[in-house]
Amino acid sequence: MVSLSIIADLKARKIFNSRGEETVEVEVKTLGGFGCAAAPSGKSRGKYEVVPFPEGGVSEAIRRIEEYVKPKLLGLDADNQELIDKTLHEVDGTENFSFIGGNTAYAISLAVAEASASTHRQPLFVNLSRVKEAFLPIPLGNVLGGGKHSGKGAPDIQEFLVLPFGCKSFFEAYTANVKIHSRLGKVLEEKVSGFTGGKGDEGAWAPPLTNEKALEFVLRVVEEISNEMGVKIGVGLDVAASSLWNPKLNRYEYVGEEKRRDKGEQLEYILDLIRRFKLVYVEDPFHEDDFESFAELTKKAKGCLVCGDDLFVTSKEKLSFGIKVKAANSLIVKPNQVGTVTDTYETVKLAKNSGYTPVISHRSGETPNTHIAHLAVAFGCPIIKTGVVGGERIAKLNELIRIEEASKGRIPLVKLKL
Ligand code: 2PG
Ligand code: MG
Repeated sequence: MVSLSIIADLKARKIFNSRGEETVEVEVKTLGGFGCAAAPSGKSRGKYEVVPFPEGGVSEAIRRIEEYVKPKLLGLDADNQELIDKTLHEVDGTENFSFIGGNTAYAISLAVAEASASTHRQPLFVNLSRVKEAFLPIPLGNVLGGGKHSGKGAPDIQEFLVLPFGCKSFFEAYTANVKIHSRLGKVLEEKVSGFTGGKGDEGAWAPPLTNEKALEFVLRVVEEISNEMGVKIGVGLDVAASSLWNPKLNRYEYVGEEKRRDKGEQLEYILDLIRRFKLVYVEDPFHEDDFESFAELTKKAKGCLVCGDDLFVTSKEKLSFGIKVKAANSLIVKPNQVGTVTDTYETVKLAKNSGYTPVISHRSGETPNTHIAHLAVAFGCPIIKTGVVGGERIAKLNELIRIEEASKGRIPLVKLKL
């Protein structure tokens, strides 16, 4: 009998992401199902990420899908994700997906995964599940931002994040983030002159503030909402330090604040922020080649998640090296940094086996797709990082609300001790 999960058709089109940039969307039909996925894109991209699109952009990617990828995938079994992803690597033939594009690989890989799930009439997180006991992730919400994601005048640090833990349900945790975002907007409007309610790429407020002032406002609102709701909420940062690093002068340049910090000063600065603002999470506090400073901070910042994003770029090889030198205790998982579902899972598996906390993450340029919500549950990632508001951000979080409801208590919110 012919299997219903055989790939019968594949089609790619050009659509736009949340920043209005072109991206690729792929549809996959099996004999008995259908899947569709579009690629997100980063702005503060790590230099070791796979290449998003070939030269010639999305149009060229679509041409190469038609000419090279489609003939190889038709007739393969969508249930065999590893074979699909291996085939994508073979067709591409490069180390960094520069021939078909990492974003192209992402859209195809996820569309196939969804088509397989649809063939079996199962939700994606069930069909892709790699865990014994599923749980829901805690939402790490971006409430205030600057850096490359915002306009001039906003803080130099890219993201000011909140992490509610000790909540009873995902719904309650997301509610905490929404309340913080909303209260913070009101407080900033009242207290910060020149703030007109502007937001950055991920829906985070982008007020004209220094990093420390921004942290003061966030911490104040977090404490208020934490008391009102009776839940614990921590504050975190994505410093996105590769964006601040000047490799010629070997220093971090905080242009807005007109401050320069060498490697040692940066370490002291971050440690000071962790202590003063009780930070529970710090992402990319150093640039993407400085494993040494990462390790130094991880040793000193007990009780804080030190997370590598540009440092690891979701790569198993990079992570292996990081584990060896004890660079961090957490990593960002962005499937389009490596291109495929299988590559992503391999990295998550290594992270979990090595005691690293995997944080699945959106990109600053997003689509309303909900795939990362499913991957979080399927792969057992205890944290999901997204914006708190905006259609393309709430799509992922509302999907987790639906998964929570449908599970009728069988998929609990993860218990995270910090
Ligand atoms: C990051 C991400 C998402 P980008 O640095 O963590 O917030 O940004 O997608 O621009 O790389
Ligand atoms: Mg980051």
